[in-house]
Parts: sequence; C-alpha cells; structure tokens
Amino acid sequence: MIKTTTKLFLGLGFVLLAGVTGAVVYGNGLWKATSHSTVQPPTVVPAPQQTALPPTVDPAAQSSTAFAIRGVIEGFYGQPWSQEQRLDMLSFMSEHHLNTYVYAPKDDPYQRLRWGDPYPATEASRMAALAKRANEVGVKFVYSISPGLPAPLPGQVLTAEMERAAITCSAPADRAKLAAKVEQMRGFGVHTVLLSFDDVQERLQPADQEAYGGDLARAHAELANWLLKKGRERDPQFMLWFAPTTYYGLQDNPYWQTMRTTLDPQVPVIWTGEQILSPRITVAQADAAATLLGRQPLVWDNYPVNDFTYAIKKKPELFLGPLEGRDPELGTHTAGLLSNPMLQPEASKIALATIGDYLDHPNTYRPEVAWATAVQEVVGGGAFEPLLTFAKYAVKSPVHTAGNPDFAKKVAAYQANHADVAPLRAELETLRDLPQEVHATVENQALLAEIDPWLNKLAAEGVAGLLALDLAQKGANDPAHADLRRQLDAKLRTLAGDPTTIGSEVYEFAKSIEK
Ligand code: LTM
Repeated sequence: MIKTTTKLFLGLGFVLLAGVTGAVVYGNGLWKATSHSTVQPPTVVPAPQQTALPPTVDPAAQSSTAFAIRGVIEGFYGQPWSQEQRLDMLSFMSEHHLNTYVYAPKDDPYQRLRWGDPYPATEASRMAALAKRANEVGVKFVYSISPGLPAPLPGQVLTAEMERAAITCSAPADRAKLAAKVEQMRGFGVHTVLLSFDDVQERLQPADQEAYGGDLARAHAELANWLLKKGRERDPQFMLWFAPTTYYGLQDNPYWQTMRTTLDPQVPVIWTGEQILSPRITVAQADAAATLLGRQPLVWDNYPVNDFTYAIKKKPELFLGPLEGRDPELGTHTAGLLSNPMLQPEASKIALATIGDYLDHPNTYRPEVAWATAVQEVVGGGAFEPLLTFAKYAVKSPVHTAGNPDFAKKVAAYQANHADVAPLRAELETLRDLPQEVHATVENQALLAEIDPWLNKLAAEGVAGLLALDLAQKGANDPAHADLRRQLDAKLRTLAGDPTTIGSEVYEFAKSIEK
C-alpha cells in the first residue's frame, strides 16, 4: 500500500519529518513531498540500454562491482569553491578512484541565473583551466547548466529580471543561447553537459504553456532531446545528462511518466534516492527508480553536503563521517554515483576519500577502515588521533543519525555510578585541549582554517561539561556551588547563542546536570 501525502511548498525554509521512516527531507523550491510505506514500481517501460563511459582508470584493477561513474558534483548552495580549491580537488579525486567532476555550483550566476550569457574572458579562462586539469588527471569534466526559474531560498526575492531570464523551452532564441553555451564549453574541451532543472519552479513561461499544453516534463524532455541532437551535430562525443524537477522518491508521478516515455534513453537521469538526503540507498530502491525513470538512475548523493545546515537550519554543521548505508551491489543497478560535498573542500575530503573507496570496490568497503585512512591522509602528516577524536563528534548526519558512541558510553557509565567519573572527565579534558592538540598535529593549514569554528565550539562544550561535573560533585551547601552554577549557566548560554553546531551530546550532558 502506498500512503501518499502530497504537499506543495514554496521556498527552501522547509523541513519535513517524514513519518515512520524518521527521514528528514529538505526541500528546495517548489516541490512535492511524498512519504511511502512501501515501494510499488509501475509495470511499464523496459529499462533502456545504458551508455557506458570510457573508464579513466585501468578496468583490470577495478572490482567488477565498481560504479561506472564515480564522481563529485559541486552542486551545493552557498559560496562556490575557489579555482585553487577545485584544481586541488581534481588531483585528489584522481588519486581516490573518482573519475567524474560535475561543475554545478548553484551560486555561479553563469551556471544558473545568467545561464544564457557566455562566460566572460576571465571566468572563461578559469573554466578552460579546470577542464584542462581534469583531462590531465583523468577526470571527466561535466558542466551543468540550470536555465529554469529558480525556486527562491528563504529570504530571497525573485526579481522580474530573474523571471525574464528563465528559459522559454520552445523559444528558438533561448535554444540558441543554450546551444551557444554548450559550444563555449566544447571550446574548453568539455563534451558532457548536465541540463539541470532541479530546484526550479514548476511553472512554464507563457509561450511554453501554450507550446506544451502546460506540461512541464514535456517542455523539459523535448528541450533535452533537442539539445542532445544539436550537440551531437557539432560534436560526435557530446553527451547529455539530465537533472529532473522531480528528483527523489519512489512514487510514480506524471513528470516521470513523461520522462520515461519522451526523454531520449541515452540521457542519464539524476535521482537522489528515496529522499533528498537519503539515509539509505538500496538495490531495491534503485531498481524501482530505474523502472520509474525508464533507465538506471544516476545517483546524486547528498552526502556530505551541508548547505542546508546554513540555509535552512541556520546552524552550520560539518559532516566528517564515512559514507554509510549504500548497498554494495548498487554499482550495477545505477548509472553511477555523484557525491555532493560540503562548502568546505578540505573537510569534505574525509568523506570523499571513503566514497572513492566505496565506489571503486563496494563489496569490500569497510566504512570504519576507510575513515581512519582518510583522516590520516587529510591531516597531511603528524599524528591523526586528535583529528579523529574531533571527527567522531561530527558524524551525526543524514546518513548516520547517532552521535559519538564512545562519549555516550562514558556518560552512561557515569550516570549508572557517579564514582565512575574518571573516563568521562578525561574525555572532557581532551575536548577542552583539542584545539591545541589538533593545531600541533594537523599540517593541512587549509583544513585547520575550515574547521576552527567547530573545533573551538567543541572545546567550549568540553569546558561546560567539566564545569557540570564539578557542580555535580559539590553538595548544594558547598560554598563553591553557587559560583559553579553561575559559571555553567553563563557557559551554556554562550554555547546556545553560537549557531556553529557540533557535539550536541556534550552540550546536552552539561545541560542535564545544570537542571
Ligand atoms: O539535490 C539536488 C538535486 N538539488 C539540491 C542541491 O543543490 C542541494 O545541495 C541539496 C542539499 O541541500 N538539496 C537539493 O535539493
């Protein structure tokens, strides 16, 4: 039985707690949120043939279950990565079995709001340099273009100019602009383009209303088919990928019905899993999505992306845990997997290194082992244990819903027997001293600059935890009791006022003693 709640929400400021699954769904823009109790794939449309990408690493060295497309999609909202960060990331990717980089920053105006304008000289030479580096290191460079009318972020106002700039899919002039942008990319050596209609408004320009009878999916699919044909005329290597407006879930819908019957079967289609931020992605889900989309899905995996912790939660978090919850056989049931990273490229490398391992040899992937290796590598020399201690407080995420189990055990032992306080105190002292320890051991300065706010927040929580323990060990009549309570209250107030979020279990422990 499928239980369906369909709601329309305008704006990004939205979090849906999806019933029994406990999954958190973040919606950007105008979108449909659906909760499912079971998966019922429709009985239509055979899966079309997949177009295999040329491998960029020696296939003999790969496991037979490796994903064909193993990538990173810079597809988040917020400050895009810099040129230097991207160049460095391309090298990192090629060392970590990651063979595809998709350029899709939501906040590059030429990628989205000003999609119709070619890159001016400076930006064009940067783009050319990126494509060149990608080619040199054996990474396929894919360019995303998002010509739809953006769904506004909270607080963002859509201007008349934005409305005008949005594509009219049937208009020859707009099609020419799209083809010209593809041509500009070809000039940089880019042969694959992702036509992105994620997070756009589900309404067509007036001329398209008429041309497509108000059918959004038809407008998108016919534009994509046209672009594929046009691109191929000019470039035999040209490939088109497609990010649909409905890009998650397992509920059949009119948009996907049109996609699977109308969109050229050679075009891989993006899907983020059962949710936008999917805790699990299974073979059964991928197979159901393949039936619904008319082709194996190209997974856009929203891990370790953290843009929504800024834009929606307004409490920035880092996600430093390994990839988890993806079936080992997924590589042969999908067209590939692209990981959407965090705003912080260095910190993202921890999860990305584990994702590279998973995508290359999913059958033997062990998250904990891959994680320790990744942390060790990203430190850049020196001891890695302090950074690992820090990372353990930043594992709670859409793919891993528990906090640090070691800390939980120490708290439980203390709560069961207050004499068993030493391990908890030692851990809190470690947290208090962690900024110095991490700075003394981590050689990767860029990483330190990225993580410092969270490092300092965690240390402050450690101090609060120590104050809480001191308070708990003083009787109410002790002269120091009142002063300790004042200090703890003040510390907790400061912590609560700082939106930087990490190690909330430490804060919760201190708060529980304060009460
Ligand atoms: O996931 C997709 C296809 N689109 C957007 C991403 O750009 C964004 O980074 C993630 C996470 O907030 N959510 C989306 O819906």
